[in-house]
Amino acid sequence: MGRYLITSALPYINGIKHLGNLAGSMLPADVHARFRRMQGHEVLFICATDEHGTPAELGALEAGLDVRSYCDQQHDLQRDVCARFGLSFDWFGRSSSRQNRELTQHFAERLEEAGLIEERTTPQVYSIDDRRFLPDRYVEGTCPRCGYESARGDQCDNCGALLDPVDLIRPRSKISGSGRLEVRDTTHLFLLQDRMAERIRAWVDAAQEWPPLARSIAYKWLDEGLQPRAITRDLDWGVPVTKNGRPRPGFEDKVFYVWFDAPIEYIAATAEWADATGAEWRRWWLMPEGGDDVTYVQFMGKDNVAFHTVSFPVTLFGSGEPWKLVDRLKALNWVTWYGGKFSTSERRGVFMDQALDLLPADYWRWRLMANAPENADSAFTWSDFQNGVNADLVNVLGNFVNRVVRFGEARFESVVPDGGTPGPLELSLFEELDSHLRALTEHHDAMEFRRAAAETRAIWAAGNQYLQRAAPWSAIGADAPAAACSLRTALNLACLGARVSAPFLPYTARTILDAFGVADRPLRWPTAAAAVLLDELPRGQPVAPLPLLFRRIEDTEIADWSARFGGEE
Ligand code: B3M
Ligand code: ZN
Repeated sequence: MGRYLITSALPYINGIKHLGNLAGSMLPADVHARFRRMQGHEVLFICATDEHGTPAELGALEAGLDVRSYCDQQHDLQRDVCARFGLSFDWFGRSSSRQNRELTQHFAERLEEAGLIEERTTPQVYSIDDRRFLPDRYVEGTCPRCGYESARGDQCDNCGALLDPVDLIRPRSKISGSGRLEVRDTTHLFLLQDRMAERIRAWVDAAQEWPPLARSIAYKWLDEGLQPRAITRDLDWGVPVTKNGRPRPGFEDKVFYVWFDAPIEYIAATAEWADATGAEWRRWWLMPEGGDDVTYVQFMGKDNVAFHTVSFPVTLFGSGEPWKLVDRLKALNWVTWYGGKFSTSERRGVFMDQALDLLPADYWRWRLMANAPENADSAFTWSDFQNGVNADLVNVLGNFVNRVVRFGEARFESVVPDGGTPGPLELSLFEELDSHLRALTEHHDAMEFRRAAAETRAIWAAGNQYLQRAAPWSAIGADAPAAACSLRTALNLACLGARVSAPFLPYTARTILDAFGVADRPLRWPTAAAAVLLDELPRGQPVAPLPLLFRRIEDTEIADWSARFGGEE
């Protein structure tokens, strides 16, 4: 068995995330982690809140809290709602942790020793009324290209133009709204990425396991040419800038740029996990020569790929230490809300806590993965959600398990019946299932979530089809052993259906397996032939009564939810 290190892009600290953030990294990462655990691999699944930079400072300002208190509050909220969504992180850390501070400062020192850091003075927007420099995203104004009045200092959200704060018309501070801005010189640490360009390109060239989207974005940045990049900011919330373990002269009022320290939090969160559990963390991140036995899989949205395939590897390679780099990188497009952006302020879209107030996690997990934005953005719509839940979960999986358990209650005292032997119908079912299980395992292995969901559904549908053909309720009169064999096969198939659904539907799988009395063992991914799998339940094993697994979503609910969260207008 292997060792899998799995990380999801870190959600920003400012507020509970929407379904798009969930589907764009944390949820597919969880599905994959569950699959690898079921295969018996040693898995370490890491995530954390990304607590520095604009989102933290502006979020705290809006909440009327100091940043540390704001981050404490928001981290707990995010950690709890992720747990309620079944996101099975081994650790959900914090980029404001001591471990991340120490590691970030360590990397900066190593990069400087390697001649990859230099101090440079550049012009920066200074706000007289806020008495501070304003990083690009803290400056707002009118876009010179399209006239959009809330363009940010680094990019116009309306026309996408990449901007510099000095380009904005009537620029103003995002903190105070003041227009009393001026340009002053400020000194920052620059990471000389250009010096690592060849090293990075050779690494990307050799990265065979990346899906096309990740590779194309990495090459786009490499082909544009890597530039030296400022890795410090004139902010006071973040990782302090040190030199030889002491505050760096001239940088007492500066911190490291959020995107310099955030990826380092993947490592630091592992150290946080180790400090909390007594585990050893270096065996996951520092690879002795020739001793790399870890497969590192990263999940993220497409807008994060460049940071993960260029800047973070520059930091790791540049340190000169044998840090583990990503082996497989799953970049996803975006889930949109009816083709547009989710927005708290404009009440557009459903956020994770709100989703769980409407329906249990598995409903959302299933539809978000069955429609995963793998090859293009995918728009969430209420009608698609309703149709998908009612068709897949209610009419196929729920209906199949319910019919089998109910028939067992009515005619076989709710135990797995003995008697009868598999006939042509069962043999063709075995053949069909062997093919589905092979395909499903391949899709999960390849992190093709839409295909894996379709194959999972096909297994549920095979169950319904088998029941229709075997019709034990009719056979029982004339041929009780045949009816017993059909029901036993169907009960085993319900159990197998639960196991293969577990990466997507952990709660539903648990409910079914509990009823079948097989939940106590570690959940194992099925590898045996269907003929074996469909006769695993001990004859005579009791099957507990099962509640309805899923309920239909009614049109009236869709109307209500559209009114509350936007949508079918
Ligand atoms: N916090 C998420 C985003 O860009 C960002 C990911 C960091 S992963 C190190 O929305
Ligand atoms: Zn614009």
